[in-house]
Amino acid sequence: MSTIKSMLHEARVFPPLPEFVEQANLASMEAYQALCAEAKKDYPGFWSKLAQKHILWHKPFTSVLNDSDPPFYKWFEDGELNISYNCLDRHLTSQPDKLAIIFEADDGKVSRCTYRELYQRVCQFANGLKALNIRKGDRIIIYLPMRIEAIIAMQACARIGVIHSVVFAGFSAKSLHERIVDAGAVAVITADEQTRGGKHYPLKATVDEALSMNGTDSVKSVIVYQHTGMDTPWQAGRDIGWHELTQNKQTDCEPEWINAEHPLFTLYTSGSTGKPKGVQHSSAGYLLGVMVSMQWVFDYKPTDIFWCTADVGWITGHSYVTYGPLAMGATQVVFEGVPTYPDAGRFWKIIQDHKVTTFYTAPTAIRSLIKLGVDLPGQYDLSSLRLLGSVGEPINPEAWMWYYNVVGQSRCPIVDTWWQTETGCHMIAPVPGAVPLKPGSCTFPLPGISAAVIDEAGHEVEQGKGGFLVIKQPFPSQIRTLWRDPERFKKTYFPQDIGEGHFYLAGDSAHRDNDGYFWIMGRIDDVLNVSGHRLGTMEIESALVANPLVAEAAVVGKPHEIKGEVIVAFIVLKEKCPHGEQASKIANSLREWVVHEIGPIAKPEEIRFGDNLPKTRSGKIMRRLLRTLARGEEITQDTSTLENPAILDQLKQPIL
Ligand code: 6R9
Repeated sequence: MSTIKSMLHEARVFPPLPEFVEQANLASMEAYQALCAEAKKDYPGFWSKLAQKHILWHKPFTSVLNDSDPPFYKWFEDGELNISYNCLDRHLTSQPDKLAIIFEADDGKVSRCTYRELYQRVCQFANGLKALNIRKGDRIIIYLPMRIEAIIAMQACARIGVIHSVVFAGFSAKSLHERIVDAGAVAVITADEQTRGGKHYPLKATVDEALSMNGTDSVKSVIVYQHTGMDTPWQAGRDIGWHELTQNKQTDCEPEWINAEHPLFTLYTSGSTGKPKGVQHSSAGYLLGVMVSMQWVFDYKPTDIFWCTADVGWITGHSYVTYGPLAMGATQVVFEGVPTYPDAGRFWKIIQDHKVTTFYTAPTAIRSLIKLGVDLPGQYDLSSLRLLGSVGEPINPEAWMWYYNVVGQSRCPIVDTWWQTETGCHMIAPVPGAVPLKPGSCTFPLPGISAAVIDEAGHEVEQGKGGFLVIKQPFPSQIRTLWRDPERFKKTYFPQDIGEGHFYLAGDSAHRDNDGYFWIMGRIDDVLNVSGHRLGTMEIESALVANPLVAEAAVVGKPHEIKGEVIVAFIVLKEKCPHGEQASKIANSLREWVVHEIGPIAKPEEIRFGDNLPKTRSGKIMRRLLRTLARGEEITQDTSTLENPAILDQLKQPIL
């Protein structure tokens, strides 16, 4: 493979500020490097020590890593524990009255739940599941709004050793059906409706539709949380109300002690081709990953008010809403709504009202909030903030600068966290008291994570050159297999033709700069090939977003007889979508802008404008669809996971 070219150079550096360093869990580059060195010297010993320190074991482990059958690695395999015990019971004597959750509903209503109350509600629900004859090893699909009940349902499953599979409540009946069948679920937990941005969406009706399709006989119970109280069709014998299930149930429930390798959950992630992949996680290794990253990356303190805006339908919501913060005993904000309702100040108001200290969100939210009000955060009191985080996509340097200066008031470090559903927790991210930040770089791997950038032969590429991002050694929180599909697991993540099947292949391209910093360049599938130069999407998009007119940008390749591929850029302006002559004028100026910022090789051949870009429901740009549009082909791909299908029509029109 010719390596992937890196063209954009970012020179700004932000060393940790003294006020932050003074209180940080890891407070110097030396402290960070010492941990890395410890992991290098005695890899199993390093993880073993952390697992003993952070996890409460029912039966201690004696084996740390079993790597006798790669890539099916086992961690702490003879240990026994319970994840819900580690998240709830452990706080009952030390801090039962501490707030676990501050819940803000879509309509602004706030409710609060202490660790004792959460424990009792989880136990009651777990007892309810047991009364339905649901047992350890069974699978349950959770299709719920982003409310306390979703966390209770997940924790209750963990308490009795049931494997949960959360399906984001925006997915269609077809997607839900596919996941129910693949999991062989015995029950579905849902609500009558969900409310987001003041609108109501039916959930129970969608479950009914999914269950009316073939192959769903395994489902014996549907548990329905009455959220809005609307009337829903009821199937006697199968459907049961949440209230009915939990009333008169005991508020204690002995946890099921499970093996460290028992699957805690599966979570489906869409592949670019074929059916969704059921990513299967372990119990102990996963928990350890989320706990150490809370400590290292979020610099967790017991006085924090933690807020991760992700829905529990995504891995980010699993790791940094349901499991990480609770295992640490944190107080966290859980928010049901959307950032723009009732207005674009909603996030900033929540931070102000609940005195949030740690705020974790996605670049897509940041970019859209910049578009809706560059100065809006300044109208709120954000002085409680001490740390900001980003996840889901590369954060463009200009969006980073705004987040840093306007939201964080040049006081809060930004942790740009690179990781995946498959890795379970942060992999490459700054340890904020130690590592100087560079806008747009996720900086360095966490201690014990052997990330590298390699070429096809498995050799590390020179600094400055792009290649495949891999993790060379197994780590505790990694994916164990794909549910019922070990062959696909091996082929997708440990392909023989790259590094002889020993490395975990992330599917992203990346490069390291002269200081060793990691820069994610985009998905491997999205790499462009212009006149023999392989270019990542990230840098061209970041150059476009750096233009003062541009709010969002996505670039894709379109076949070209001579150049191989040419670049087509899809642009959302901060002002409204331009037309006619004005559009061509702006398009021309943007093409010249890219030439100036990066060079002629990256100049978009064609530019199209729209009011928005097609995104998945977790906010990632769907370049796959844009590629089809750029080629002028009909869209045949499944668009049910698309947040805003209507905008595809608008983006069909070329300007030049
Ligand atoms: C946690 C999550 C994983 C893919 C990943 C990469 C992209 C996530 C990123 C990032 C650059 C970051 N990604 N975080 N790219 N910088 N900080 O998002 O999991 O939904 O499985 O997506 O998202 O492409 O491979 P998931």
